[in-house]
Amino acid sequence: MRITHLDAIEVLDSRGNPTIEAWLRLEDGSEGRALTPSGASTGEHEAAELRDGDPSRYQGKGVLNAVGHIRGEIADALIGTTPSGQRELDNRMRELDGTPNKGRLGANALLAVSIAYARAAAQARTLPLYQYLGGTDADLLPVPCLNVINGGRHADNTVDFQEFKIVPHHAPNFAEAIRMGEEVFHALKALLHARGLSTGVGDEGGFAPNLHSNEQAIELILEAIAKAGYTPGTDVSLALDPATSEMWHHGRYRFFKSNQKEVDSDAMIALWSDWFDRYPIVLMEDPLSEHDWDGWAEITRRLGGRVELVGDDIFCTNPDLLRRGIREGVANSVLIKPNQIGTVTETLDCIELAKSAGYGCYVSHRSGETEDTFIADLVVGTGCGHIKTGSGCRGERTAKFNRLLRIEHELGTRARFAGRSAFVR
Ligand code: 2PG
Ligand code: MG
Repeated sequence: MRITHLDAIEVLDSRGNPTIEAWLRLEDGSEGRALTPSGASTGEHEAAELRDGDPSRYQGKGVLNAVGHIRGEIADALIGTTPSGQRELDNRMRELDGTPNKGRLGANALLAVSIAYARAAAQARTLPLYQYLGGTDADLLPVPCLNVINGGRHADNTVDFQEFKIVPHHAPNFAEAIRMGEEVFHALKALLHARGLSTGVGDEGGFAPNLHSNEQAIELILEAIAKAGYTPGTDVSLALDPATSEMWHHGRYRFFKSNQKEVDSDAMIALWSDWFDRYPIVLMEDPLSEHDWDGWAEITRRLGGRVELVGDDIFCTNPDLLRRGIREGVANSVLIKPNQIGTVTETLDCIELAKSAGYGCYVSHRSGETEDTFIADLVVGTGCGHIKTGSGCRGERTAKFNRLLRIEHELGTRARFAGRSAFVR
């Protein structure tokens, strides 16, 4: 199908920063739109997000240059052509960019076009997006992991670790899992309020109170799970993303908010081992820094049989980095964030590589999000079985839950819910 139209504008993300919306049309009139998200605690090897750097607009964060690349070079290269499919389209854009990290045209520009094309191509084939991405057998709904307490770089509070998540895995279907998650979220709000703690929310919609320790966040969540009528560990478990690359300081880990003393890699592993003994944690993302490959291999050897250990910053959804991880026994799962790599095709390649090595794939939003729901279709299409897309509130987060509720409804009796077995050990 020939591409007849491609356009883009500068729009806003959930933090009020500029981002890109691209719009693409095919010769039969099929259309797709897409918006790109943006991270705060980014991995060093992520594909490059192009920002204008012009201090007179949006504190340098404008994306007019990237938008200009879509309207100019990319449109010139694509309009009038007939790509054989997603891979050919994405390869053409990569070649046009010509850099290893997509820094010339911008990964934010490439991803917006890549997803817009996926939507248009799905429409042209009268397929829902998740089936275009994963085939007509795609039927697995993910366990939603709700980030109910925010800390680290995502909140202005005293909590060092970035994400404390609830995992409502003991549910018959996705809709019931969301109900359980929301009930715990609201129970937690009441609990915080009763203790005189702040119920204001951070970037991903989780609460961001000042607490006297990182462990207090866990204790509060366990209490909220019980208060909502569920049993921790049986009905609802825990997942964490301490985002420890942000703590890395000259080869050690610095508790930059609570000001406890710095520790080395071994002490971090001992801390996590102790937490795994005491709390019902099923998944831990970035337990160690992206610079600590040896520590990562060690924690995987020692604790990988107990908990899903997900590499975010260390892999950056990059098949080459993941290949190194598989070789060196690092992690047993990979975080999947399309904008870390910059095209739909490479995102799918990373998932396929992970699956072929027996690694889990945990699909993820960014802390700066939009109303775009691509990752909801991606997680169903690829059957990855679990997703993190924020807490129980904020429209850009619930938009993904709502898309998943619609997909589950559409699949009807064909829909399956991933449940506890989605978590790798
Ligand atoms: C993470 C993410 C998303 P950011 O660290 O996993 O939750 O944060 O988008 O800021 O990188
Ligand atoms: Mg992370």
